[in-house]
Amino acid sequence: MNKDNIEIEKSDIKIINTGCCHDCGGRCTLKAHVKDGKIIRFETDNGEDPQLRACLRGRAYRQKVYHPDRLKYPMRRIGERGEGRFERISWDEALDIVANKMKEIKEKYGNSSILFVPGSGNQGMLHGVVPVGLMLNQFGGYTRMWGAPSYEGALFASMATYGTMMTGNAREDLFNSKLIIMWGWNPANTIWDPGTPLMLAKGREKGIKIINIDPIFTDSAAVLADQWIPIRPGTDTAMLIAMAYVIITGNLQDQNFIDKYTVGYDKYKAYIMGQADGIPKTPQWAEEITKVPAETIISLAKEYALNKPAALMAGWGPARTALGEQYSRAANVLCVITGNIGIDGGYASGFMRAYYSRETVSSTRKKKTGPIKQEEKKEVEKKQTPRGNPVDFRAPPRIDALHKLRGGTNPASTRIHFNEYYDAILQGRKGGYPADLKMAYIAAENRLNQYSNVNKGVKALKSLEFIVVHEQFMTPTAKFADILLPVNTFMERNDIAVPWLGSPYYIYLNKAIDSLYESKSDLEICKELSKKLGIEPGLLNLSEDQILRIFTSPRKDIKSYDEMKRDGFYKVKVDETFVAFKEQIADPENNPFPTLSGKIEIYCEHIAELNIPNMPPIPKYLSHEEHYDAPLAKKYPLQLLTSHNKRRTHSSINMIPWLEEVEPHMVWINPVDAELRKIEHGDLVDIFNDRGRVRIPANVTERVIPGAVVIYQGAWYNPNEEGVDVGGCGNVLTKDSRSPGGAFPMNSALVQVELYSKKESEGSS
Ligand SMILES: Nc1nc2c(c(=O)[nH]1)N[C@H]1C(S)=C(S)[C@@H](COP(=O)(O)OP(=O)(O)OC[C@H]3O[C@@H](n4cnc5c(=O)[nH]c(N)nc54)[C@H](O)[C@@H]3O)O[C@H]1N2
Ligand SMILES: Nc1nc2c(c(=O)[nH]1)N[C@H]1C(S)=C(S)[C@@H](COP(=O)(O)OP(=O)(O)OC[C@H]3O[C@@H](n4cnc5c(=O)[nH]c(N)nc54)[C@H](O)[C@@H]3O)O[C@H]1N2
Ligand code: SF4
Ligand SMILES: [Mo]
Repeated sequence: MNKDNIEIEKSDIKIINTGCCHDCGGRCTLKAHVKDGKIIRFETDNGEDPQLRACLRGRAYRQKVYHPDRLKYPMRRIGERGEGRFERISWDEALDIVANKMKEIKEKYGNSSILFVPGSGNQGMLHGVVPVGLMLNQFGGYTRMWGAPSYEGALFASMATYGTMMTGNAREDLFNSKLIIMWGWNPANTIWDPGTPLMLAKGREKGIKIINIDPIFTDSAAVLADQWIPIRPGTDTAMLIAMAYVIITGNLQDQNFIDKYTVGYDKYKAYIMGQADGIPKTPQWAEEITKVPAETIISLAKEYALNKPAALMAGWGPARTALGEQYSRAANVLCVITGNIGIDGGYASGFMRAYYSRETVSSTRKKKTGPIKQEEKKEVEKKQTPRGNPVDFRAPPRIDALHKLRGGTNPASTRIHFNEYYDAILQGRKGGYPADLKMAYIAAENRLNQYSNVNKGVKALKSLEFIVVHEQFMTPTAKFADILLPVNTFMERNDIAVPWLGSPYYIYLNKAIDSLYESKSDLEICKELSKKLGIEPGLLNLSEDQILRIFTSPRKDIKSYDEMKRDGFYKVKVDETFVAFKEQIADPENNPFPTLSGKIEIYCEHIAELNIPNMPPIPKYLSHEEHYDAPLAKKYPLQLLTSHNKRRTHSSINMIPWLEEVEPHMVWINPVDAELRKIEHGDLVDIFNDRGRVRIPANVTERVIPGAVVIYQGAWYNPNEEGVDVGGCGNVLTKDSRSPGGAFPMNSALVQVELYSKKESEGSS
């Protein structure tokens, strides 16, 4: 090709500043190179630090946009639910069916029979679940979920200890730490705001020591850490408590801090010393439980206490367990007794977000301190009108909602926990649930795949009268729809993404190409459906630009909407590095903590009042039904982890061939466990328990500790005729329950593994 041709070719290409807004810990820039209405490549932020640089998943997104399996037109189910047989119908017909069915169900059973199942597929302000929620509110409301699978355990612990979710320091503050402990935290893969992995790498180059604690030798352990401490899954609370033992018995605690800012230290100390149960929580005690040598526990405890300021980054993976909030509480308390709160380079652990200023999260700014008076209680309950869902309106709070009065999320008693809704569908009011559910409105969510106990989910979804799904692909969930509506992608509409953890920037996703096939945005669908439902479309009637301007207008940190739209991003200038609780520490008289006592609660009176089993007012190490030492472990001796990996964002991009190459889907198993079962690398194996059976190849690797196996979350459930999932969805095996504090037990399932067939026999028989 000669030079002139290249010039001509270049001038044919339009570069659109847009972005990726997956629910993956990032929100990043993409520059789409568009030729003849088609995206031919992506570039990303190559500018100054901090870059908003897209990762492998975002840069492979083109293979999702142009994937041959994209849903192309509206469809009506003609086979059994789950079978995947559909016929093409027109938009008009599809929306007529949905509208008529919704009206009929509302008339017959009332709005609470409509379950809205919102998912994380799109993280923009405008599309995905947002218009569906607005539409359903106008329609008279719906039954809503509570509980975030991401962090419910950590959130509970944060509210119990500090009375707020706003516990994180700005990411840059990590440079002020002497020691960073990445506890069950793998930002090399999970990102936690785009700059984080690079920042950790640079911090280490500067001499900051980084220690990682995880049953898996993750990419973060490999590339960001100086030391990896493998631990038995679900036992972290014991290790944290034993570290507190070392610190307290060695008189290394920050007693001034404890005396001035906390309540309940003595009760925690009594537990640690074994005053009531006769068991001092020594490193030797913890070694038995955690498999971490006592010596390692002692030296880590001393290192943490003596190298102030130190940042204990307690990730959400270990909190996604059967009693997850105990781990998060124990981590918080360790930060507290060493006085690592409210100081540069410290970290409160807590909710683990990385705010850059108090103003960034308005809902967590509310300060309420001191004992709550009866009138105040009533006042708060009256105000509970969460975003205008009439079914929630003025419903009394859930009785177990610790944070119901203090700015936390999900308080209404009309709500059903996300991981309990199969039971709720199957049992309804008779089973003690707040509603008899008849229809599900599912948007941006691969529900069946992403929540526990898929086989029960199949039964539950089959029992509903009507299911409508907005999707881009024929996911395992979409196969259960009665009406399936094709949705466009990030590239086919305008939207704005707010960073996942509150870092100082915004992404403007400019539309790069027209919607492919007959797909529409969720906004367009809801606008048209509103008309057929005979409801006032309100905001939905406005243009994308008009709505985005309305949504961003309260955000005073966006100085220029137009600049943001032009560039595809907006980096906010920040003068000061935000450190959570700085005011509370500097001037406690005028800035009490937003807890009942006004202090940090090592002992939480509010929890004591609730008096719920397995929810002690101080953090405690407790066993449970699917723990390594439970009777069930005799039958199912391996602990299953279902962590987040680099090739996927949940189940959203499971179909991208480039990413499949990055990490083929296999169950990770240690050579010790593999050998016992005569399993070699690449053999096809069954992973099973009483809830189901999964069949995928084995990755025999020392990167996971003996006794644990890993099926990374997000692979698509694909049952064969015998009901064995050959797609490899970990949730076939996880339990559909929750901890008392709301944590999801996705890393607390006991399983067995057995050889199904040798690798060599593949294709030869
Ligand atoms: N690539 C990618 N990134 C993502 C996502 C994604 O799907 N893909 N999802 C995003 C979302 S929505 C979320 S909520 C976050 C989730 O972020 P995290 O919850 O932090 O991610 P996980 O990988 O589940 O868990 C982190 C680490 O905890 C470890 N772990 C699990 N159980 C235990 C335990 O008992 N003890 C210890 N010490 N460690 C344990 C896991 O092995 C893993 O390495 O990630 C976000 N980032
Ligand atoms: N075992 C196990 N399970 C887990 C986890 C775990 O660690 N272990 N992690 C949990 C966590 S933290 C989370 S956040 C959840 C996430 O679970 P989900 O919220 O269900 O996320 P995805 O699986 O990515 O499904 C999103 C779907 O939305 C579709 N989609 C994308 N964009 C749009 C759009 O604009 N509109 C519409 N209508 N659809 C769109 C995608 O194609 C995809 O099918 O998974 C949870 N599940
Ligand atoms: S997948 Fe996440 S980290 Fe990767 S480019 Fe997209 S938003 Fe950024
Ligand atoms: Mo999540």
